[in-house]
Amino acid sequence: LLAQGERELAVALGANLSGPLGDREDYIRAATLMASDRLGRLLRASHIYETDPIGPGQQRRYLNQVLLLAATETPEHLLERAFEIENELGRVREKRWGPRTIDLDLLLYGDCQRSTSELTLPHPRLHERAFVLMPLLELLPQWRHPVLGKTVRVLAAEQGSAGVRRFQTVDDAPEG
Ligand code: A4P
Ligand code: MG
Repeated sequence: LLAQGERELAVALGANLSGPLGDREDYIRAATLMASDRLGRLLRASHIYETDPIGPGQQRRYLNQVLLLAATETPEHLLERAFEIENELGRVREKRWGPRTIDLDLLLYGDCQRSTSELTLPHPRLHERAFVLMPLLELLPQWRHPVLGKTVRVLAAEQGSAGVRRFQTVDDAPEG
């Protein structure tokens, strides 16, 4: 539930490189902790998915996850904090859509709309990407895209789930 002044913020995490901190899953988990600490109050996290890479050249598969947070700051401020987390987790920007230890994208922030060169909300490619829509479907199936007028459920159904599968983590192990 949201307190007064809070809005729902959905953040997409993506990782397809190992680094000094560990493997893809370690980066996803570190980013989740840092986002819950600095972007807002963690409401729910989707499962982690392993996804076929979209983009140029040969790349390893990604791990993708979406977090739902309750946030209060301006979207510009939240983007800045997301960049800080990426930098602290050793993200080096080489080429667009290239491999990375961690990518944090702001998917949506309540019904907030932006379209500047720095920040577009909702995220401009949210509706095209199964690796975002499948995890988002777990969290906000009824959320309606303010520009397209369609719910996540409809957008996810249109995109399908090709190239996106649940990633087995230790948390998924059956209890003994
Ligand atoms: N920017 C504008 N709006 C936003 C927003 N809502 N959230 C600007 C975050 N950033 C936003 O991002 C480029 C610029 O987008 C930023 O400077 C910011 O001001 P970036 O993270 O530097 O570059 P990028 O991630 O390489 O590019 P971009 O455009 O964010 O790419 P996407 O669309 O995020 O794609 N395949 C799989 N399977 N899984 C993935 O997660 N990710 C990408 C990146 C490609 N292929 C993938 C995945
Ligand atoms: Mg990005």
